[in-house]
Amino acid sequence: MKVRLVTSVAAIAIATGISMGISHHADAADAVATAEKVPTLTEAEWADAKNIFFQRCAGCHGVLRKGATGKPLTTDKTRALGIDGIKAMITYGSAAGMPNWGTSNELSEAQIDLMARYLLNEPPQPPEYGMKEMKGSWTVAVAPEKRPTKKMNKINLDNLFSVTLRDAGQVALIDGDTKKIVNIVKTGYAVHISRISASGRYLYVIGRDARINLIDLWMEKPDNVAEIKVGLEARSVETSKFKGFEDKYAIAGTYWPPQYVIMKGDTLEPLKVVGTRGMTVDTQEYHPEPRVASIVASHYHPEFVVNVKETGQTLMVDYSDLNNLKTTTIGTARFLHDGGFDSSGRYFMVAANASNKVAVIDTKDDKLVKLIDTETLPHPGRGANFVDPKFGPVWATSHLGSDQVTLIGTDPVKHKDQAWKVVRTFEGLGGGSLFIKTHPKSKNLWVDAPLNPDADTYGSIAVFDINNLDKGKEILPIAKWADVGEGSPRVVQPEYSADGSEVWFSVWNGKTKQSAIVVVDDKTRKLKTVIKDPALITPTGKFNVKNTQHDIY
Ligand code: DHE
Repeated sequence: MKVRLVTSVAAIAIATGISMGISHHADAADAVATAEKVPTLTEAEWADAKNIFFQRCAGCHGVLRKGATGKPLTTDKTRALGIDGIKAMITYGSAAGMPNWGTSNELSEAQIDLMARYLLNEPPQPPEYGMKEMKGSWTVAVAPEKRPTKKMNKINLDNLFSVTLRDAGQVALIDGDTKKIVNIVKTGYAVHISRISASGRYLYVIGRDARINLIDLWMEKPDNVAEIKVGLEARSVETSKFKGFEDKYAIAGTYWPPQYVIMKGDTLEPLKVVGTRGMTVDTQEYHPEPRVASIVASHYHPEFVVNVKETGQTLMVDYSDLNNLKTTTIGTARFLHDGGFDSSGRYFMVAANASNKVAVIDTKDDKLVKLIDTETLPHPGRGANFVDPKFGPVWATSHLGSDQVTLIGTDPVKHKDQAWKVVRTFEGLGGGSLFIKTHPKSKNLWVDAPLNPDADTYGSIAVFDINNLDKGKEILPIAKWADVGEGSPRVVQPEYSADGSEVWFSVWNGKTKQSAIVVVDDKTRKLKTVIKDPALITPTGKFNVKNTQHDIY
C-alpha cells in the first residue's frame, strides 16, 4: 500500500525550539498595509511575527511567500482565506502537509492570531546583501602562511566525522576510529551541511544564517581559520574539485538574497557574487526569490552545478575565469532541492521535490538527460548508489510525502533499457523520510523516516538487503538502543565510516534533552556503540571526510 504523507521540516525546527535569528530592517509603519480591512500590528508585534515567520514558515513558503515546498501565502491568497481561515489552517494544518501548529501546542493561540494578522499584510522585503557586507563580515583567524605545512595531528582524517549540532550552532569533530570528540567548533546558527575540499584538508560548514566556517584539519587540534557571512539565509556550500583547481575555490548559495558567491578556498575571501533572480523554466515568468539549493562540484569540468529552486534552472558555473564567467543554464524542473552523483560521478541526480521529479544532469556534456516522475516529494539527501541484481547500477531516493523508495537505472551503456527509468519501487520505513544510504562495500540499504508522525517509526531505521530487496525490511529500534530518556528522539541521516564497515545514525532529541549517535556494525546490523556526551546537542547531519570528499554514497 502506498501511503501519502507530507510533513514540513519546519515542524522539526519548532519541535526542537530553534530560532532563525535573522533580523530584517523593514520599517513597521511602512510595511503594515494600508488597506482598510488589513489589521495593523504594533512595532513589537511586527518584529515578533517576522521572527516566527522566518523560524517556522520561510523554509517552505519562501521569504516573499511565493510558495515552494509550501503553498504561496501572498496577500491575494491570504485575504481570500480571511483571518478565521488562516487561523484554522495554522491551528489544524492540512492533509497536504501544513503542520498543525496549534493542536500540537507548538504555537499558542495568541501567536496564531498574530501570524494570521501578519499574513494579511504584505510581506516585508529583507535587505540585500552584497560584496560590501560580505567583506565587512569576513575574518581570517589564521592566515594561510601561518598554517601548518603538514598534518600536525595523529587523527585518521579519512574517518573523521563532522557532526552538525544544529541548535548549538556548532559542529562536533568526532574521530571515527576512537569515537572521541576531537573538537567542538563554533559555527553559524543552525548549521546545515559540511563539505570537504578536494585534498581532504579543509572542511567548510554553512549555517542557516549564511555564516561559513573554514576548518583546517591539519592543525594539531582542527579548528576555525576563517569565517564569513554571505547573506541572511543559506543551506549550501561546496568546493572546487576539478584537476588543477583542487582547494582553490569555495562556493556558497543563499536562500536570501537569492544569489551565490565564489570565494577563495583557503581564506573565504569573496571574489564574485552572482544573482539568481530570473525566469521560471516552465511558464517563463520572472521570479523574485529563486533560492539556491544544492551545489556540487563537477569532476568533468572546472564547474559548479548550482541548483536554483524556484526557477527550476540548473546552472553549470565555469570557475576557470571568474571575470569572464561562463554559465550554461539547464532548464530542469521547479523546486530543485537535494541530490547526488550516480556511481560513475558523471550524472547528477537532483530532486525537484514539489514537482515530484528527479532531474538527471550530464555533467560531462552539460545537458539535461531526463526528468523522471517519482512519488510525492522525493528527498534523497545525496541518494544511494548500488547494483541491483536485476537492473544493474541504480540510484535510490526515498520520499518526504510517500513511504516508497524509488530506484532509477543509471547505466546508459550496459543497461540501456533501464537507464533513467524507475526500475523498482518498494515500501521503505514510512512517509516522512529524509535520507537513504549505502556504501560500495556494503550489501545494506538504510532508509530513515524522521518526519513520520509515529514515534516508533521516527525512532527507527529500515534496512534492506540490496541483493534481495523482495525480502523486505528489517526494522532496527535505533532510538531505543540509544536510551536517551525523555523527549521525542528522531533517527536521522545514516552515514558510513570511511571503510564502509559502520553506519552512524543521529538520535536527534530536543535542545534541552539528551541526544546521541548510534553506531551500527554494517555486516551484522548489530549495535556497536552509542556515543553520548552533554556536548552532543541536537545532532543531525554527519559528514564522513572520505565519503564526502570523494562523493561516495
Ligand atoms: Fe536540509 C541538505 C535545505 C530542513 C538536514 N538541505 C540540504 C540541502 C538543501 C537543504 C538545499 C542540500 C545542500 C547541498 O547538497 O548543497 N533543509 C533545507 C530546507 O530548505 C529545509 C526543508 C527547511 C529549512 O527551513 O531549512 C531543510 N534539513 C532540514 C532539517 O530540518 C534537517 C533534517 C535537520 C537540520 O540539521 O536542519 C536537515 N539537510 C540536512 C542534511 C543535509 C541537508 C543532513 C545534507 C545531507 C547529505 O547527506 O548531504
